[in-house]
Amino acid sequence: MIPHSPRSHRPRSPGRTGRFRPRVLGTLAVAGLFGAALVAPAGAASNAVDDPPEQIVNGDFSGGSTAPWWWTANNPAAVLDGRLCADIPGGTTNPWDAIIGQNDLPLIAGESYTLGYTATASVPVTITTNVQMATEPYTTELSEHDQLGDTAVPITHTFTAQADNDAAQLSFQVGGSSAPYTLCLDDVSLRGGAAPPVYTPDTGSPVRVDQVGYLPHGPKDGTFVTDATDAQTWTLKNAAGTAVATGATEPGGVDPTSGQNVQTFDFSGYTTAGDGYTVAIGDETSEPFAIADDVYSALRTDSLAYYYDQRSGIAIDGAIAGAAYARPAGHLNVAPNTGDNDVPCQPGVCDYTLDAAGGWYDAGDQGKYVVNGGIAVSELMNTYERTLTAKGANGAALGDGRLKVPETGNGVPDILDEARWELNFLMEMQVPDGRPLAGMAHHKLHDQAWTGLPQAPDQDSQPRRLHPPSTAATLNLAAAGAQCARLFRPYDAAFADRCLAASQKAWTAAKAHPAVYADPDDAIGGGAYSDDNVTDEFYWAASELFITTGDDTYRQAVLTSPLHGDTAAVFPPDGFSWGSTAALGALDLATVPNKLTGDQLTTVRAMVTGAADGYAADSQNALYGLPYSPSGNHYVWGSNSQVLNNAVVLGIANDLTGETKYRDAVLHALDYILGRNPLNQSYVTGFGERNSHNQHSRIWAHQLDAALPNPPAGTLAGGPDNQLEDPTAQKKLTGCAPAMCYIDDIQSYSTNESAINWNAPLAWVASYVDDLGSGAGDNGGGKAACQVTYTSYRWSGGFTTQVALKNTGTAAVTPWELTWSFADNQKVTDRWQAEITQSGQNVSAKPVSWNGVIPPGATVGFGFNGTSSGQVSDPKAFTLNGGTCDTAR
Ligand code: 9MR
Repeated sequence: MIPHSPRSHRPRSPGRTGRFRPRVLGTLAVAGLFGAALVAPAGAASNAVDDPPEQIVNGDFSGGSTAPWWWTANNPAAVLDGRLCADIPGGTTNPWDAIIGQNDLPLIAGESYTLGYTATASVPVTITTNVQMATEPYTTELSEHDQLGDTAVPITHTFTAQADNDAAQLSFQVGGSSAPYTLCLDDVSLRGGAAPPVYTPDTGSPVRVDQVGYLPHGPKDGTFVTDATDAQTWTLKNAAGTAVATGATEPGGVDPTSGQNVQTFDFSGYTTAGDGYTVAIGDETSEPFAIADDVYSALRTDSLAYYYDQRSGIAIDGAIAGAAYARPAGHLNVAPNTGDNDVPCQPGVCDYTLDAAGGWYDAGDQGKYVVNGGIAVSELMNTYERTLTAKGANGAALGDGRLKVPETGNGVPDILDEARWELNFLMEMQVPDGRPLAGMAHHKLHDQAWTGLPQAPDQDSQPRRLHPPSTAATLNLAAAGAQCARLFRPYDAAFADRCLAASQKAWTAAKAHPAVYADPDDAIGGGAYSDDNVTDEFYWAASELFITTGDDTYRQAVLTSPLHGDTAAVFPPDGFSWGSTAALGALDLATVPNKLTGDQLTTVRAMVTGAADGYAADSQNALYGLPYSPSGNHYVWGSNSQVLNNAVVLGIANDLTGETKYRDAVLHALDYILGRNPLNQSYVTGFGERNSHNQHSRIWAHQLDAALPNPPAGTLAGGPDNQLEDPTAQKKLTGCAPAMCYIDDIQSYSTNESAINWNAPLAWVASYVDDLGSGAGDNGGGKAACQVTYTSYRWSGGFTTQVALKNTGTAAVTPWELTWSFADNQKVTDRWQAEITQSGQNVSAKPVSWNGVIPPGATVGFGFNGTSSGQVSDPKAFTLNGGTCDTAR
C-alpha cells in the first residue's frame, strides 16, 4: 500500500535489457488541486465492457491534480490546460537525468499490456519510455525510444509481462537533450492484466469504542458490527480481564452511513476510573480504553500544539515540539525560498509587495489563506474566550506556561500567543493605504505551482504570489481582528488597538466592495477557497465588532442581516465551515457579554439551542452516535471538522442551558472521532490504538521517507469524503459507503489531510470535555486562583476597609465577582472602585466599568466604609466567581 518513493532507489545496476536504471533525483511529486470536478481515473469514462482494465491513475489530468505522478527535482511538473507539463533542463547527459513517472502498477506474468499516451515537446527530442521494476534491479518489461515534436500524436506500445510485479513503474526518461524544452503529457493509459485489486479496509474488531476513553460520569456508548439481529450480551472487562459490568446490546439494524448491520451498547452505569478496559461481545473484543476524569487532558494540549508545528517564518524548536519536528524557518526569503517577506502580486493584480511572513501553513500544502486563517484563529480564540464566560470552564489549562509555544512565560495565556502568530499574518495581508482597494485583505498567498511531497518549507523554491483581495477575506480579518481586540486588551493594549483598527478598516472596505469574490478556478499551487456568498461573513464580522465596541452601526448590521433569526441559515444542518461563518458570530453573541437587548439576545440564543436540538437529535438517531447527518449522507471534504463544529454548537448550548442531552452529544461526537465509527479508526494521530498517522503533509511525510516523522500527536485527519476527490481515493475507495470513504494514505488529500480550520474545533471540543472532567478538577475542588488581602481600620461605630484581589492564576479573570459574609453586624455605607451590594450578612463586589478584567498576576483594589457596633471580626473566606480564594493578612 505504501507507494515506492523514488528516494528509495539505490545505485544503478543493469536491467535485463542492459540499460542502466534511471537515477531519480528529487521528490515524489504529488499535488492537490482542489477543483470541483471529479478527477476521473484515466479512461474510466470510456471503459467499454470488453476493454482490459486500466492500471494508470489520473492519466488524463482532467481534474487538475498531478497525483500520483512523480518527477525528478530538476523538472517540476504542473497541470496546464489538462496536460501534465514540465520544463526539462538542457545539457543533461542521460535519459534518466530527468524523469516523469508513476508507481504502483500491478503486472501479471504472461498478460499482455498496451501502453498509450500523447505528448508534445517544444524541440524535437527522443525520450525513453520504460515499464520496469521500481526498485533494483530495475528490470524493464518495456523499453522504447519515442520521438516527440510540437504536434501531439498518439503513441502506443504493447508488451507481455515476463514477471509478476505488484508495483511496477512507468518511467518517461526525458533527459539527455542538449537544449531545454517543454514537455507535455496527456491521456496516459496502461491497459491489460487483471482489474486492480479491490481495496478492503482493515476494520479490526467489530466492537467499536472511543479508543481514548470515557469520562467516569459521562455517557459510555459503543457500536457492535454483527449479522445478528437479536440482542447480545456485552461484558466490560478491566485491565486484568475481570468482568466488571455486563448488559444487553440493542439491535439497531443497518447503519445507512456504512451499510453495516449494527447493535449499540451502553455501559454508562459503570463509573470506576481505570486504564485498559475492553468491551467483549461473544468472541470479539474492543480496543482498550480508559475511564478517567483527565482522559482528554492530553488531547486538549496536543490538538493545540499542532499550530506551533504549522508555523511559517520561525524555526521550530525541537525542545518545544519534540526533536523529530525541529526544522528551519520556512519562507523567510532565505534561498531557495522566495517568500514571504517581500511578496509580489500575481501579474496585473497589484504593483506593491507585502511583508506577509509568519502565520500558519494551511494544511498539507504551504499556502496561507486569509479566509481559512480567519475561522481557524477565531475558533482558537473561542476556545480561550469560553473559559472567560462559561461556568466551570478552566482557563488555566490554556494559560501561560501550559502549551507548546515559544512565548511561554510572557504573562499572556499560551493559546493567545499562538493565535497572535496568525493574527499578525492576517493583518499583514491588508491592502495598504493609498492603494486600490485599500483596507481589503488579499485572499491568499501561495506557491505558483504545486510542490511535490515531501517538501521542507525552507527548501521550497517556488515563487510565492499574493492573489487578489476578496470581500470574504476582508471580513475574516474584520471578525478575527475585533475578537483579538477584546481578548488582548488586558495583556497588550497596543496590539489590541492595532487589531481593532485593522478590523474597522476592513469592515469599511468590505462595505465599499461587498461582492469581490475569489476566482473558483484560481487553484494552481494552492486551494481556491472561493465563496460567492458573503452574507454570513458580514454577519460574523458585524457580531464581533458589535461585541467589542458596542457601536450602533454594527448592532444595526447584525439586526438587519437576513440571517438574524434564521437558524437553518446560520447553523446549516451539515455544520458551519470556512464558507459558512455566520454561526461564529451567533455563538459569540450568545455567550460573550454584549449590548444586545433582552429580546435580541433571546433570538440569538434560540438560534443556538434550536440548531443544537437538531444536532442532538441527529446524534441520538445515529447508530455510531455522531451529531452529523448530512443530506443524502454526503460526507464532505473535511467531514470530521463538520462533526466537531456541530459539537461546538452543542457544547455552547450546554453552557447556556445546562441540558445534559447537549453535553452527551458532544461526547458522542468525540467518541466517533476517536474510534467509535465504521472504520474503527481514531482520526487523531497519537490517540487510540488505530490512529491516523499518514495525513497528507509535505513536512511529516514519513510514509514517503522513513527519515521524516509522522504528523505530531493531536493532528486531526479530514475524514471520510464520499465524493472521492483525489486519485488515490478514486483508486482505492470506489464504491465505498459514505462514512467509510477514508484511507490513511499520504496521497489521499481529500480524505486524509490535516488543516488549521479542522484542528481548531478539535481543540475547542477537547477543551470543553476536559473541563467536564479534569479541567474543572484543576480548580482544586472549588478553589479559585486568587488571593485576597482584606485590611480594615475600625473605630467605635464604624470601619474603613481596603481589599486587594490578586489573580494568582494563568488566565485573565473576567468578569469577576468577589463574595463573602460578614461574621457580625457590619453594614457597608459607601464604596469605591467596585460595585458593592449587601443582603443581610452576604456581600458581593463587582467591577466598575474600567476594572472588569484581572490579568494573571494583576491585582485590583477596592474599598468601602461601613458601620458596626460592638466587637466585630473581619471575614475570613472569600469566593471569586464560585471558587475559594486564599487569604493573606
Ligand atoms: O477544506 C476545503 C474543502 O472544503 C474544499 O472542498 C477543498 C476543495 O476546494 O479544499 C479544502 O481546503 C484545502 C485548501 O483548498 C488548500 N489547502 C488544503 C485544504 C484542506 O484540504
